[in-house]
Amino acid sequence: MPTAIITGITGQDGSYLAEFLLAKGYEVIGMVRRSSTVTFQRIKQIQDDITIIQGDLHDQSSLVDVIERYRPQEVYNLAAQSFVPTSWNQPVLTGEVTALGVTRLLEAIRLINPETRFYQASSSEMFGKVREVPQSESTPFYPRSPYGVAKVYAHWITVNYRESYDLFAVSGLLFNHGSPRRGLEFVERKICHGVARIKLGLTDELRLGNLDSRRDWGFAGDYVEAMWLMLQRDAAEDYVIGTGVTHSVRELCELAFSHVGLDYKDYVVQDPQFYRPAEVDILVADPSKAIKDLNWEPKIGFDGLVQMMVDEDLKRLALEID
Ligand code: NDP
Ligand code: GDR
Repeated sequence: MPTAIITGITGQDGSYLAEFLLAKGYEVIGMVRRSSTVTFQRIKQIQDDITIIQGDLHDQSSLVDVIERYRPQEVYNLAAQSFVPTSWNQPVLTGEVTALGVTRLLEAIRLINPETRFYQASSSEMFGKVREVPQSESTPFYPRSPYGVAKVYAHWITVNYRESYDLFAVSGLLFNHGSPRRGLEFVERKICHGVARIKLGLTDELRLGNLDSRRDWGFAGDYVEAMWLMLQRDAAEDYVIGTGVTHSVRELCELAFSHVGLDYKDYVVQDPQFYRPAEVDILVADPSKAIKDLNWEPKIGFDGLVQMMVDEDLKRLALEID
């Protein structure tokens, strides 16, 4: 039975990846940081099937301990300060966790168990002010936030450890992906959750920022399969993962509201507090390398994702107010 360690297992992607690996017969070890409150909502359904161990990307010795104790075949580094606006408020913390945390983990692997295969959760935010459309593995980076800058560092340190030490270390350049488990602060969940609250009469407005930015949104459950496929290859290479289709935040609003028979113009209020100091205007993936090498394709598109998220939030909220 292969062993995999997932950092960030309590996050959206960590929970889907853990379920995916369990179904493949892996022993799954989830590294979680200490908190005074329990953060296991997304993994409560599999808690008896996985092992939870404490560790923090800030703390080198905790990472050494995790690798030493389990000597995993695969490590998936999903942990990060992942919310872009927070990266302007907490740029140093974002750099410590999202950038330097990766070096700490790679060092632990290099020193203790260099046979371990390593996946780094890189991001389309690295393309930022895009140099070409669509974005592929060879598109130059131009990050627009401290988060994006930290992810560029994390990407290059992963490539560098592969080239310097011959580690099997890969970087997955994933475009936006949501799900009913997405954090409430990210725009697609904020909109779908807001639509459900409005439909149920719990509120009568939804405050958003820039409605014109465009993203390539997919379903998280599809994307964790791509992470695993990257680690099953003979050679370590980096891959862009996305749907190849882009939509504006406004289009997302139109679709989510119309799914429950409402018009977004009656409810959405633009609020300057949600605008960013520097924006990423358009992202759209060219996933052709992944389609060819990994035989990977997204199963759920934009419409299916948005409808699923609205329906799940309606169901959940209806139960809560019942
Ligand atoms: P989430 O924000 O849902 O999850 C982040 C995880 O990181 C949580 O488990 C969190 O733990 C953990 N974490 C944060 N800080 C630390 C730390 N110092 N030490 C250990 N763990 C920590 O992110 P997603 O699941 O959406 O994303 C997973 C990864 O993929 C992230 O690296 C993100 O930047 C990247 N990514 C995400 C994309 C997306 O669209 N979802 C697209 C491209 C990249 P806790 O529960 O305690 O907060
Ligand atoms: P992003 O996702 O920054 O792309 O990072 P987010 O959902 O936060 O923003 C997407 C776009 O929507 C616009 N927007 C708003 N965003 C938020 N959060 N809240 C609002 O009210 C709002 N109104 C408009 C933003 O300006 C932006 O243009 C996500 C994260 O998951 C990262 O960790 C990941 O690396 C990238 O996706 C790929």
